[in-house]
Amino acid sequence: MIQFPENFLWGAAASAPQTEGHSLSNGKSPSTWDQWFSMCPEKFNQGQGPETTSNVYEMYRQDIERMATLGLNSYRTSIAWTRLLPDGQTINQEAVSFYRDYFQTLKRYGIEPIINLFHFDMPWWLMKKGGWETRISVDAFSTYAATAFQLFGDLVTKWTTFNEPIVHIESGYLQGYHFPAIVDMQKAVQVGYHTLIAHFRAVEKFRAAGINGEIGIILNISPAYARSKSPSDLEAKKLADLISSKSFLDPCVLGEIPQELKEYLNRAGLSPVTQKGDQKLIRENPVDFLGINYYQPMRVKSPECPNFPPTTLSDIFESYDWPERRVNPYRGWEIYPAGIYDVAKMIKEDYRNIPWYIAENGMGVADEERFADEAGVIQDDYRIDFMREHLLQLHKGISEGSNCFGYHTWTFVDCWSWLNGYRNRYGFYKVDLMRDYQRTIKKSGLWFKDMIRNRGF
Ligand code: BGP
Repeated sequence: MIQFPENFLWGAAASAPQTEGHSLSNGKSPSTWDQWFSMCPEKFNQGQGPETTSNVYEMYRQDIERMATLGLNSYRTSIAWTRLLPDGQTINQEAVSFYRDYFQTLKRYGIEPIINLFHFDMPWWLMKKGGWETRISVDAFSTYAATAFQLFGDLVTKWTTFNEPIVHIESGYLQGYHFPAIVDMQKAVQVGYHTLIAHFRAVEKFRAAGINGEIGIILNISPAYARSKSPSDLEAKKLADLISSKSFLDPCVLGEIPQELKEYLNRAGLSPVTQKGDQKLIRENPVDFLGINYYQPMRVKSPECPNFPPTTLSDIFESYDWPERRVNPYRGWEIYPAGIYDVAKMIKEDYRNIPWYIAENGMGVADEERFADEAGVIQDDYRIDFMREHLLQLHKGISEGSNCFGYHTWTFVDCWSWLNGYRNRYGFYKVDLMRDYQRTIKKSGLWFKDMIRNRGF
């Protein structure tokens, strides 16, 4: 039997755009996702867009009761910027009532809300002005953050600024999965820099507002493992870690953008435009805690055709198939539980053992109805095995002193997954899109309930 500490946070994570629905009503303005879907619905799995998702806007109270039944003591979701401030300035009072009741209901059931501000959902009005490419976005985000702190600071004591900031940078400006779906290294770097500064400005606002609580950031950390010990593979690993992990980890926790990253960008002629005062801002506003999303490692090798200055990521490092890998075939992601232990060790050794928690971990599977028993309960033993294996490794990291305070799965009820629509399901509850979003517990939900009660397994 392994046991986790008392007061450990057990919960699940989600985001506003993937769960709420009502994405173009109730005073909300479109995000890039709403707009992109109206422009190119064919890009989305089975034409499933973000307009209804899992209808949490109407069903949050019942969902919270379900969370309480499973024994969750914490839950992370986000505020939709476009719902709270549809034009970036004017407060939507209906959104205020919605979020206040959402957060109050969580608290009433003993579930701590962890509230994130940005989960890939750039407002369309701001995107039209250039989104994160322009410095305007930094001011706009800090106005939004300050408004959220002021409106909900009495209810929320754990805040995060961004979920996986590296994803909207890479997916939007290098890989084509998020709007504007272009490949432009220079813009990607600038978008990354503005996102980073926007994070710091929000932290600064938080401190200035004197809110009773803590603020952090949620980063997806996929540790890089090199194909071989050859200098070129090791160099590829170093660059992969620098770009994908350290670019945010170092400034957010240690107060400095890695010198090696700055030098690399400088040599490549890709340094971002900065402003006076940025360095001080970065140095003086470390986060209180980290959320780490861990799904998979990166397996990297040196590029077949290295190119400098790089124009795409594969000019810098390439992925390769580790011969011993196990893969989740639905998502194509490697399953490597030991990676979570390596992350725990890294936070302890390289990031001053800052308090952190697993903010997302989970397994997306398609066509899960195949696994339903006569009562309609999906027998998702694969998901239970996945969690068990990852929790074992996390437990090992904690026993060796890593300061981890919780474990959240992705996700509570099945939700909408960007271009993948509802293809891969992750939830403890199945959502039936044909029957008014009816929720049905899966076997993994029952397993998680037992696990929470015993603080382990
Ligand atoms: C994380 C995101 C989530 C969620 C999850 C599962 O990267 O923070 O928003 O979507 O991954 O990934 P996907 O939905 O692409 O299968």
